[in-house]
Amino acid sequence: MDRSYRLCLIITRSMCALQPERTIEEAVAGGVDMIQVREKDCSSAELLAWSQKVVALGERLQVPVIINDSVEVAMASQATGVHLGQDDMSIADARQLLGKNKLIGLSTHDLEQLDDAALAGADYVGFGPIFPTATKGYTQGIGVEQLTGAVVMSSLPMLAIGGITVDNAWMLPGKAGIAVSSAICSSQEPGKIAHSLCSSTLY
Ligand code: TZP
Ligand code: MG
Repeated sequence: MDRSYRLCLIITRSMCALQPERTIEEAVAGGVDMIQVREKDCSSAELLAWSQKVVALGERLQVPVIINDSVEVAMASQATGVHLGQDDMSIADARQLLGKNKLIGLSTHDLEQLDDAALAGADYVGFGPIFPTATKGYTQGIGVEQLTGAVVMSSLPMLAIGGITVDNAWMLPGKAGIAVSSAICSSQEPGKIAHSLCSSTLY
């Protein structure tokens, strides 16, 4: 990845207060500079159809679109890349399929996984959950101190994730970007929330 991203919107349609496309448009106008499509409860055909729509919207708005979990759907939708979890396909296998020009992100939860991500050739990492979050059922976060250690230790572009809101984003170290789902998806004013999150961390 030749640049770092500041604010990634993880879009899940069922969480959106507004029409999902409108949430994306307003969030990008407010400062979101990466979209991740995350749908846990739909068929691969439906995921592909939705991803193709978001990729087209991303092209129009000039923001990269990443697909959560599915390398296959990332390829078929011509997305910018894929975001993988620790239990998904390995980075090496995903790289083999996607080639060097696609972005591959990896979720990491501690410093050891962060080291492994760099060795495996991830383009960026998610690091968290920083705070508790109902979105993924985490009742505890790993905290801002861990994140601060992670940004000092790792040279990979990093997105802090998990329970981040306009009320707590100020605590995050500015070197990390932010990835949010509920804070923006559930808002009637996604642009305002995105703008506020972007202005929260210093960099
Ligand atoms: N991975 C770690 S926490 C999380 C994911 C996908 C959920 C992020 O959603 P929210 O609503 O911003 O806490
Ligand atoms: Mg996953």
